Amino acid sequence: MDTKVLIIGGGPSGLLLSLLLTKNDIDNIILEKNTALHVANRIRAGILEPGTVKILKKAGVGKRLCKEGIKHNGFNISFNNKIYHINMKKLANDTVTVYGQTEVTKDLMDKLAKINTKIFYKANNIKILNIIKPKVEFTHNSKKIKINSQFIVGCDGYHGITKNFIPKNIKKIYEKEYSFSWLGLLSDTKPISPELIYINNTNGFGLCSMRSKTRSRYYIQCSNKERIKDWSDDRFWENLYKTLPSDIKNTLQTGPSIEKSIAQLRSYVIEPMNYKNIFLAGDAAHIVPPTGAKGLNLALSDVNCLSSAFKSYFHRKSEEELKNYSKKCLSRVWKTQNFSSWFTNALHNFPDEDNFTKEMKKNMLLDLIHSNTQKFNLANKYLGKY
Ligand code: RFL
Ligand code: PHB
Repeated sequence: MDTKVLIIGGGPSGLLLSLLLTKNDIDNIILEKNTALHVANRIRAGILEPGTVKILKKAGVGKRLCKEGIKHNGFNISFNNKIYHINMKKLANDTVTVYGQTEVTKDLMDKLAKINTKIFYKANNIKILNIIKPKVEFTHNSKKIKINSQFIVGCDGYHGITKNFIPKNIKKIYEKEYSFSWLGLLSDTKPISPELIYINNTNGFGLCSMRSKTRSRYYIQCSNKERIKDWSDDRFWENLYKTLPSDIKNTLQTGPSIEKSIAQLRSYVIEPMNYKNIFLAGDAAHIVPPTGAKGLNLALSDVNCLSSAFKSYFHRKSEEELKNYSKKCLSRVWKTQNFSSWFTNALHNFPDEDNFTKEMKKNMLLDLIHSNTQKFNLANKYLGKY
């Protein structure tokens, strides 16, 4: 089998890349190790930057997003038991959109199915046999299949294999693991607030988010040792209740969970994001802690950039954009790492944090709330405008 671009990983990055390439008549194949159902139902991101909405609309998957996505003019930060509003619309004249990653994934899958793109689900034991003249071998339905391509793109997330084929002496890895995780719960209950609330209080971090006017997504900070089996719904709601500011805690609507999961927080960057004919995009190349909702947005920004580079390579024989891909993306990646890490540090309680640091953080947040310049900067960063 031959193709121009072989994509490893069929999450949002791989799916969008396949769609953008196909729209530009660039032949491609996706290899995904899981089933379509598994990929589509993974509960993850919920907030799309305006730039991401634009990319999805341009790709032809904006119809349901525009109809069902909920535009938010702002978000709230709560600390010291008080709630403060950041009005992005007023400060930076733009909005974010609440639309789950599950919905983005389903829209992309539906579109790709309509235009008959090639996706192998349950592709096992993927091996890259050659990176100069790309050749990949994998097992599908107990059969060994080989594919020759001009390029390989790793869209296979943090646990993917593509990045392992960039030689050790070429790649540089920057990584930091946080000493806490997020425990998330999804439920068909009315969200406690019309816009998100990022909370810091003595119990640690909490986040009140949503997927619709009747479906809530909540997170609380927990230790890295916690196991999901030890968290009954009641235990989750009790702990969330303790984290909420007093003014609103009694309006919390609880109910049975649809999903519960624990995510370890980490920051990660691999440089460069390409080597020879291998390219990396999305979580395969970088992870940000979820505070600030940047991971999916960053992933789709990489893909937008890479698809444009392939377009100029295949249609205009220009290598320029492909050569600049890594440098261009990494500039946005590091700006986003900076923001996500700052927001994470400001809102979480670190296990061994002394009271001096706690007081410094509180005062830093107070300064922010009382400074229009700082709020303007925060609004722009949350919108993905650096
Ligand atoms: P994914 O989604 O991890 O997809 C990678 C795909 O590759 C497949 N794969 C392989 N396939 C073949 N062979 C192999 N050897 C393979 N190894 C892996 C996997 O099965 C999978 O299908 O990466 P992608 O596409 O780059 O997308 C990235 C996003 O999923 C991620 O950045 C976001 O979910 C991060 N994130 C958020 N991002 C936002 O922009 N806004 C948010 O509000 C937001 N909230 C979140 C989040 C991530 C979270 N977790 C779980 C860490 C909230 C949470 C709790
Ligand atoms: C979510 O709704 O899952 C979500 C929202 C905002 C974040 C992270 C996750 O910063």
